[in-house]
Amino acid sequence: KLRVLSGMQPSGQLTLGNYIGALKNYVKLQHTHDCYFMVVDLHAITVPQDPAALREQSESVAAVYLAAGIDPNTATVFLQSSVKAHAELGWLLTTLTYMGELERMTQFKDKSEGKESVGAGLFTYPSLMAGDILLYNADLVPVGEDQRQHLELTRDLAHRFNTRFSETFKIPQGYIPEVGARIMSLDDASKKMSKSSPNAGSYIALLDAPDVIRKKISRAVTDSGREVKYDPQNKPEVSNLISIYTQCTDLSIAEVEAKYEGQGYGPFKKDLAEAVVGLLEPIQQRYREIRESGELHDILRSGRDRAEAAAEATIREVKQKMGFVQL
Ligand code: AQP
Repeated sequence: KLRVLSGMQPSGQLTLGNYIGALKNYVKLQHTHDCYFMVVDLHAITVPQDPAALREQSESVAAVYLAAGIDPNTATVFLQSSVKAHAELGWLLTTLTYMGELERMTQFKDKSEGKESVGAGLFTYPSLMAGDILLYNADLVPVGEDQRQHLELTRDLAHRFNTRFSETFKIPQGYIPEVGARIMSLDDASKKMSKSSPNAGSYIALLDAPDVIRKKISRAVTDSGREVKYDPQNKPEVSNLISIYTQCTDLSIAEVEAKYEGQGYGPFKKDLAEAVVGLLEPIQQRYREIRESGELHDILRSGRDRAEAAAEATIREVKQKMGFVQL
């Protein structure tokens, strides 16, 4: 079986963008692949996090994974910080990464823009991410479009290590959806939907109550026209809503356009809200059951043990090849 690895940051509540861009594919891939899904808490602290909030969000992200349909007996679900080898390999790969490579990363540019003090961890984030993936010798990495550049660096670092120290790492491939790989903000279609946005109206959280979802969609920015037409260039807001619609139902873009021809945005937005609520309500129900069951820590402990076992051989081989004394 090919191996899959991916993760999400507990830097806020998971959004519909995270679901459509990545989580939906996690659920799909677990049936055919050897899957490792982490909560990347070490990545989340590259921007300041309140400790109590970090703890709560980390458990929440893990519970959302399960609620969305990841079976912890099939896939390995764990917290990144619980497997020490992530920090270790992250450091080793940081030493192989060039400053110029990190300076080119658009996520770093976006997240550091206008900030007075920027943590060094935000800069070296991509090296840690490379470590996450290479530690498990993953074949496939399901992510949204925004992670493409980081994945490319991971491939370069794997190749660099192999060239310098002999063949060790597999070169991983991205698994990026054709539609929905970049869901945009509801208030500004030039920015991607992000869970850490200070404006809660810009995203739909997977755990938003149905009425909150309805309100957010009714307030979503559109244009002054009235045609429900997929045209990302000229109608980016409406096109984004159509993408979300197709990802929450079985309808194609053409079917959505035909359904609302001549009707304006009102009925379209109303049905879209119901489609999103319909998708999320069962996930929210399972989420509550999982949180109440008290089983989460046991699941994460067992995930940690499996992940540690898989990571152990890699870290030993890497350290031996780099010249560390083996005791
Ligand atoms: N808007 C999006 N559309 C599609 N996919 C998306 N992803 C993120 N935003 C969108 C994908 O979700 C996964 C988890 O992302 P992450 O937690 O590693 O961090 P991120 O990519 O930086 O996502 P956010 O939501 O914007 O988080 P913050 O606000 O903390 O930075 C990834 O596979 C990502 O591609």
